[in-house]
Formats: sequence, structure tokens, C-alpha cells
Amino acid sequence: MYGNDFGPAADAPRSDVMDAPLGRVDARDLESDFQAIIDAEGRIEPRDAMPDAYRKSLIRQIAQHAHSEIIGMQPEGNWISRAPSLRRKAILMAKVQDEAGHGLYLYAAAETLGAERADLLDMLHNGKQKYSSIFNYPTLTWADMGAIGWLVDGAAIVNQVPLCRCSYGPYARAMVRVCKEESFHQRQGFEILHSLSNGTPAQHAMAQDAVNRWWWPSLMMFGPPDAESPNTQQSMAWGIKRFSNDDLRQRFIDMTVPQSEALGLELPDSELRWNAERGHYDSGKIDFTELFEVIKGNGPCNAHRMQHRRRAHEDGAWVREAADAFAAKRRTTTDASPTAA
Ligand code: BYC
Repeated sequence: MYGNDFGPAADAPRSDVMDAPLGRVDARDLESDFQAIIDAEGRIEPRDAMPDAYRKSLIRQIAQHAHSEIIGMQPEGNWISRAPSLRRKAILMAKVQDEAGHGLYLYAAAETLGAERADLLDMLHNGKQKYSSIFNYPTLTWADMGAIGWLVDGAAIVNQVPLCRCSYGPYARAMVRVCKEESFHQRQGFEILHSLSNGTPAQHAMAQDAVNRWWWPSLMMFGPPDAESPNTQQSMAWGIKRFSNDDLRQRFIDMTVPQSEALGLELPDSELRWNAERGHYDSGKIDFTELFEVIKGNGPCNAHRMQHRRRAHEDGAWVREAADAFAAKRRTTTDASPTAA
């Protein structure tokens, strides 16, 4: 396991310090070691001492993030069999598979904090942990695959690139790969919309309709406004979040408006205009009551998504049992092997 080495105390060999139960390392002020790493913009690693609240907050965020990745497979999985060509089908399958991989990296990162993956999934299934609001909207047409890639993955990139510099090492490292893949996803979404926008009038209208439906929910992905975000301040002080919800939302708007012009599609906000004084786009008011309703479970697809997820989990029980049996058998074989250490 990774850990930061502070050098041995004058009276203790290094191995004693690192291997001792926490209560016995009285020569060290573990809290101040933690703070020193945060202040120096270093990385906290699984073996390092950390405040319980830091550990809990990370498990909360990483688990929610992992749940979002696997629930996020559903709206797009819905279109694999209906993608308009073999090429589109292959690309979409690869993308949905990537989301499963992202879930895997993230559950593994949460496990380094002492969480059990099975417990996290139980908390998702019994509603004790959340997943992103965005996946509670339906995917009505093929153009939704474009809008999700362009807007949802675009928002995800803006939110997640700063997480590559998160103070917790395993989360930050997982995010590097996730962001590279999200970047591919965003481009495939842009390309779908570009083809539709430049196609027949009916295709253009379908692309515009998808953008109209996904724009506001994509802005809500960044979370409540800063004044109503209970976790942001502490999360930023710990170097988990690097920017506030509103700052990232603004960054996304600034990045997306010129892209919409390149696509020849309109964003459904009549108040969007460049503000030279601020150096940002001004935009219309977001209806955050919708976000809070969706988070509470009252979005258009919440019940369906959870029902599908629980069923998939139950149907997959035999795979988990087989994997456990295989691992147990392998352990026995390795233990019995004369070359085993
Ligand atoms: N949906 O104090 P706040 C993806 C919750 S994956 C639902 O601002 P925080 C993709 C929040 O959890 C997208 N809940 O919280 C995947 C908190 O509740 P708790 C997911 C939300 O943590 C597949 C409460 O509201 N991305 O893009 O400081 C295919 C107060 O909020 C939402 C991540 O998870 C929401 N939109 O900031 C394609 C990224 N917003 O926990 C794409 C990592 C807020 O106190 N996570 N809540 O009960 C983060 O960056 C942060 O956790 C958030 C929220 C910005 C989301």
C-alpha cells in the first residue's frame, strides 16, 4: 500500500513507526502530518493517517461517483440495439463498457479507504447513497446519444479534470484515466450531433430537441449553487474539490457556447450573452427546485433506474459466486504449491 514517509523519529526505527497500530505512534502528531501534506499540495495515500471526517467524505463522494458511472450505463445501453449503423453501435458499446470500467476504478479507490464494495452497492440499492441526477432523464431519440456525449460528458470532464489533482492519491490517479476516456466520449457525442445538425431538416430538428432537453439538467450536474452546497467549503479546504460548483458550471457554459455555434445548434437560454466586463457568458436562472426533486427520487426515471439496477445485481449473483469460488480455489492451489513462498 502507498503511504507518505516522514522519515523516522529520532528514537524509532522506520519500520516500527509505519507498522505500529495508530495508538502507539505517540511520537508523531498524525493530524499535523496530514495537514502538512495538504498544505504542501501533496497526496494523502491509503496508509497515511487521516481525519475520520476526511475519510468519510471521500467515501461518500467516490461511492456516489462510482454509482453514477454504473447507473449512467442505462440511458445509453438503451440505444445499443437501435444505433443507426454498425459503426455507431460498436462505438456506443465501447463507451458503455468504458463507464463500467470507470465504476470499477472508483469502487477500487473507495476500497482503499476501508469501504467494502458490497456495502456501497447495498447503500445504493437501499437509497442511502446517491448517484448523479442527470441519469434520471429519459433518452428519447438517437440524438440523445449525441447530447449526452457532448453535454453530459462535457460537464463531467469540466468537473473531473480538477479531481486529477485531488488530495487523495488513488482517487486522483483513477481520474486521470477516466478523464482521457471521457474526452473521447465527448468528441463522439459532438460528432453525432454534427452529423445530425448538418443532415436533413428532420435530423437537425431531432438534434435541437435533444439539446433543448439536456442543457438545463447538464448544468445541474455541477450541484447546488455555492450558497446551498454544504460540502464544498470543507472539501476545498481538504483539497478534494479544487473549484466550487458555480465556478465549474460557469467554466462549462463558457466552453460550450462556442461549440454550440460550431454545431449550428442553439442552447435553450435566451439570456445567454457574452459579458466582456466579467469575461464570462451571462446566463438565465437555473431551476434548482428541479435538481432537488430529482435528487430526492422524484425525477422522471429514478424508480425505473433503481429497479433495473437492483434486478441486474440480483441476476449477477451467480457471477459473483463463481468469481469467489474461483478465487478460493486459486488460493488453495497456490498455498499447496511447493513453490509458494
Ligand atoms: N446529483 O454539498 P454539495 C458522469 C448532492 S458521472 C445528485 O455541493 P459535493 C458520467 C451531493 O452529493 C457524474 N446529487 O456536494 C457517467 C450532496 O449530498 P450528500 C458524477 C447531487 O459533494 C457515465 C448534496 O447534493 N460525477 O459524468 O460537494 C456516463 C449537496 O451538494 C448532485 C461525480 O460524481 C447531483 N448532480 O458536490 C457519462 C463527480 N449535486 O452527499 C457521464 C464527483 C449535488 O451530502 N463528485 N448532489 O448526501 C463531485 O464532484 C461532487 O460530489 C459534486 C457535488 C459536484 C457532484
